[in-house]
Amino acid sequence: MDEGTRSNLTEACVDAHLAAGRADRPALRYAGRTISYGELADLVNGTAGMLRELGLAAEDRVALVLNDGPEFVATFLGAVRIGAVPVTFSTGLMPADVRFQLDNCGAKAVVASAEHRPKVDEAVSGLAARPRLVVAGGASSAAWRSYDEILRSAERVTKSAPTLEDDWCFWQYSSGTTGRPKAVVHTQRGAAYPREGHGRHVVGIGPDDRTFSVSKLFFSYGLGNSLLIPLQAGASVILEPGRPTPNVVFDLIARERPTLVYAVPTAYAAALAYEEEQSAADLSSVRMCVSAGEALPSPLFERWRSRFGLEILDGIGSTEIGYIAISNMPGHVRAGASGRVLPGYEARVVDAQGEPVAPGEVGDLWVRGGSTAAYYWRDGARTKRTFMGDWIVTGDKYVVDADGYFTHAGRSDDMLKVGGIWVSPLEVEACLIEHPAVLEVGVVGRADRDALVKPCAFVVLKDGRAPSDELAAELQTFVRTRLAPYKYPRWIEFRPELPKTSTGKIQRYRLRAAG
Ligand code: 3UK
Repeated sequence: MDEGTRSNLTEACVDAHLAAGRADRPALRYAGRTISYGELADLVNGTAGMLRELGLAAEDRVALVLNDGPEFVATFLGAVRIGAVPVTFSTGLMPADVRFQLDNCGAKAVVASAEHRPKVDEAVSGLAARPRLVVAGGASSAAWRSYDEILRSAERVTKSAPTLEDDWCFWQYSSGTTGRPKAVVHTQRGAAYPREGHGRHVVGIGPDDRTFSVSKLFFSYGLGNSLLIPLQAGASVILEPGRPTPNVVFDLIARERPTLVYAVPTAYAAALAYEEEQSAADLSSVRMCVSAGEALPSPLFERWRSRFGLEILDGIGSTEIGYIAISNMPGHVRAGASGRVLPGYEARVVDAQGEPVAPGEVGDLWVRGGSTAAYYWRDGARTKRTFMGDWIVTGDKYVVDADGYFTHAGRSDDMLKVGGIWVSPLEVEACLIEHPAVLEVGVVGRADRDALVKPCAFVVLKDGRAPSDELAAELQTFVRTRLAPYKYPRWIEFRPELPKTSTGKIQRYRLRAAG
């Protein structure tokens, strides 16, 4: 029986470069240090040995609750080396969300940065099956073993597990309007593809490139930017573990001199706002800037180009697509549009029956191509709604023009992209309704001064409670301390009542119009 073609991402990211005599080339830049491809191979192989020692075998899941750094890359590729499956967790999750995801993916081990240890402790306390715990950059304790300690004596696994193209490579969580996040299952075949698609055709990446992504490795965008694409290309990757505030980003760019910069629109806007006061930025090393995660408003594109002489190449991707499938190309940017379909992908804009709409008409965007995921783990119902044969139903409304340029026209659900990260308005509403002063609430997206969407809450107070700036601030703090902070409403609008349908449902489109 033909079982399929062998494929293992770790071979493409590490072994191929050693075989080509590039062991001394830089792979990672971190905290002022260079880690060569040869050193990365040792780190990956040792981490593979560590995971084996902890009892992991092929198809077992290991959760990564890690900041950007060598341990993230090594744990990811070390797991893939032995055929185990890295599952990336957002470092901004609350303990209850960490618990849900650990339970849902059945993680046998967790590798966490020291900073995230308390959150993981709280998360695992409620779990029936306790995963093995490893702390990166911290000391051993009763529950935790130190990554550095195990690594020192761990076996070096130099031979990859015999994984096939259709085997699991990695999983990532994606959230929706309602219901729990679902694990998006990526195969070895799909994981290899972003380097061929965007890597080759948009940025033309090569071994002399140095990438820096403001978006972190745990996002599917960041994973492509800082791992899948540059390491397969033999380029080097600049990693920053901390919060990427504009001063950190500009310092890092001036010092580390990346050639390719990746960020979300909100980060470009924050950088411009900061730079207007500082004006000392040195972007002379950068040959291209890439944007994804949410639409890049054309004024932002223009301001960036006039300030730095660089085009920002906007492109749309998703966790399910596996990376960017539609993108602007250097020298052919249409500001305000997501660009054209990349080689290796197909896209169509369809009506409710799945039939293509005419150019210029709004429809639902479907995408297929080399990097798409296989399905949602243990979620047949949502898999069937999103994976239509080999097409992905993105949930986005799009218009395509006669030249093949795609322009974003909103979502078909109520989900918001805030700084490139999903926010469910229902989750923010469910949080605010818990506040003793709140009778009713509706949350919608509203454009800020950079035309980027942020949550706005319309609130009806209970009898006896009066609107005030203090109460608005209290409601914002209420959300910030209960949900991941980026979800808090940037505006609170008090109203005597909310617009409703005859059946009593809040009419969000009217709130959006009021916003
Ligand atoms: C929205 C965009 C307009 C769109 C992602 C690049 O964002 C990524 O993945 P997610 O799963 O979200 C996917 C959704 O985000 N979106 C993304 N990019 C754009 N909307 N213009 C854009 N340029 O709603 C999409 O369905 O978090 C981005 C690479 C890999 C990714 N996973």
